[in-house]
Amino acid sequence: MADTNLADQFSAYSEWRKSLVDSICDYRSWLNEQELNDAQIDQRITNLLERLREDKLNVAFVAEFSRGKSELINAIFFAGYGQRLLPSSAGRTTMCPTELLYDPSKPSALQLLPIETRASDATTTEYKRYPDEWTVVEFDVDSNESMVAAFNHVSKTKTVAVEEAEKLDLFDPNSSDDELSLNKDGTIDIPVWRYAVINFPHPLLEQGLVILDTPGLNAIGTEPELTLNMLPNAHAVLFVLAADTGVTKSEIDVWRQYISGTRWKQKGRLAVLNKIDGLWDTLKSEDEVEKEIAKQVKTTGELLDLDASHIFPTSAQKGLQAKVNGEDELLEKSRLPILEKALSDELIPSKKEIVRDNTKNEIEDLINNSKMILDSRVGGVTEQLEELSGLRGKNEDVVEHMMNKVKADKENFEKGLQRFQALRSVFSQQTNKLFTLLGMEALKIKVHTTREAMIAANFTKTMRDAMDGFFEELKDRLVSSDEQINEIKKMMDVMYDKFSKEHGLRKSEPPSFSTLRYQKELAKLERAYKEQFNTAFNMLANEKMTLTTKFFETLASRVVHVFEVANRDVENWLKAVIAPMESQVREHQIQLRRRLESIKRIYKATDTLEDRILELENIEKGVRAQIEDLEILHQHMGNALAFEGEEEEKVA
Ligand SMILES: Nc1nc2c(ncn2[C@@H]2O[C@H](COP(=O)(O)OP(=O)(O)OP(=O)(O)O)[C@@H](O)[C@H]2O)c(=O)[nH]1
Ligand SMILES: [Mg+2]
Repeated sequence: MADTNLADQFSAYSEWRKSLVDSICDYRSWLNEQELNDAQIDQRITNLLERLREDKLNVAFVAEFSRGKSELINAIFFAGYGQRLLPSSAGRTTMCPTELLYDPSKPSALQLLPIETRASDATTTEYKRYPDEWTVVEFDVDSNESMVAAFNHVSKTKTVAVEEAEKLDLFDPNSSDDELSLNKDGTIDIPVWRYAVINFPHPLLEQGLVILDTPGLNAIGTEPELTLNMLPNAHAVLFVLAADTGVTKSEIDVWRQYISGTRWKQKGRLAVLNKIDGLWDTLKSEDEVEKEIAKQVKTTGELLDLDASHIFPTSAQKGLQAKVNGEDELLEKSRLPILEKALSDELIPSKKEIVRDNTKNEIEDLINNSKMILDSRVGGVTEQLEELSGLRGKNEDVVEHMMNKVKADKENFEKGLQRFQALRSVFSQQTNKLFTLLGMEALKIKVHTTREAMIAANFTKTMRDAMDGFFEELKDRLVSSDEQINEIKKMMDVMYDKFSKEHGLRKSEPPSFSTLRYQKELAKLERAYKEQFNTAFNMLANEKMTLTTKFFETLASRVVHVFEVANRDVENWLKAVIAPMESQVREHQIQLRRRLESIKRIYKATDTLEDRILELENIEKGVRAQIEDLEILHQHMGNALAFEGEEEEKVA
């Protein structure tokens, strides 16, 4: 398969993730062997592993039609097949957004969503939940012909009456551009499919890469899903321009509105100046050609307000040809390798950083929890040992006295336990209060009422008010959630303090949590909505009501997603707050029972003191060995996390 820099970096990244997964699995098996695992810890490990395994990297290609997006995808990712995999030809070729990915649980096939689904308000993401709405075309991954034939479906069109196209929002009688696309007999050609997902086991896709190929620019405006969801969330967007056409006005508009966006989205946004082979000219010196390219890069940079270092002159066609035929000189001349390097540099290190940070925190937390249990076990055993050693040579009275003391400790602790139960119930009341603010139920109701208001609205102002109110309320909910979260944290701080003073439990500081991240996400969506609402409103003037509802559905589904993530994170946080106390309390209880048990046995002379001391010493050795094991496992995980980071530093 293509041995590109991107492929190498990507495999290194996947290897890194895999070694992390392995080290976490080792930790889990050890917990099981040592009987230190419980359902809650196991669930947390499962979530962590799932997140690592499912981790995806999204790369999107956007351009006016015929700039060479599909050719570029073929050249960067699929040259190893020795031919063009995605259809690429003059004129409009890719007719629907096409996602390339690998999901091993599904057969290698092309899934196609019929264009008629545009008549409903449901977004393509929602349709993904209903496989029977999609047409499936299977193919044989070992046969290039079979794959190429299947992939050709993405360029299928059909001829329909104008009314039909209007119904699907694909034709606007007031647009002169649309007027031009009519056939002589008044019919119009429209795409057969609304969306395509190609599932096949290409090595990079297997490792979690997801490639999005899009049709020419006008499709971008008609699927809000693309502008509100897929493009803002892509880890990299390649905006493809062609050296022979220069930058057009509509390209500048799309770049500004959907891709470069505001400053917060500049990362991973690259422009490609494709088809530089058109500038190669045997009558000009290499120097002259070079100057011509540099000039084009400069103008492009000025027009897009983008630094020249983010603009990549390339020839996708020659790059593909060079890779297929093994022509190294031509490959270099195509400058494709430079683009690939930039893509992987933009993509992988920042992605890795995020994954590393998230994983690191979770691992530290789990390890700390295990460590705390083991430490308190050692503490308990040492205490018992001291107690029993103190009994050497003492008479029955002293033993009895000691037994009474332990009994009193136990009773005292049981009172503490009652307090803990009371705390649990306050904790769950507080939690319920938090979820009435943050929970999905409340959100769904708000989405519903806003939707109704949008549908009933006759004026843009009413619509705008409904939308503003929507964001306003959700913001308030997040802010109030923070107050609730602080309450919970304060209460737990006090409890940890009390338990450590009164029962010698280890004082652990509950982690902090804030909804700021989700507030920021929400603000981003609100910004995107404000930036795009005007465009939607122009359509509305043309009675393109359906587009506005589609727009709202897409926005709402993004907001729902933000809240889903917030809910998941808050649930994890709540567990992290209460879990250490729960396991310590449980552990403490067991130890008190054991202490009492062993003194009782000595008192009744069923055990000799020395036997019991020996036994405890062995237990202590065992627990200390466990602590050492844990240290080693911790180190392994730390190494797995740091491995690539160290390499990066070397390169830098
Ligand atoms: N000379 C030259 N032609 C290219 C290059 N890249 C692509 N082409 C040609 O440009 C035409 C359009 O390429 P596509 O890959 O279909 O372009 P696209 O951006 O995917 O277009 P749509 O799918 O219609 O949106 C094809 O005939 C390609 O062979 C290049 O680097 N140099
Ligand atoms: Mg294409």
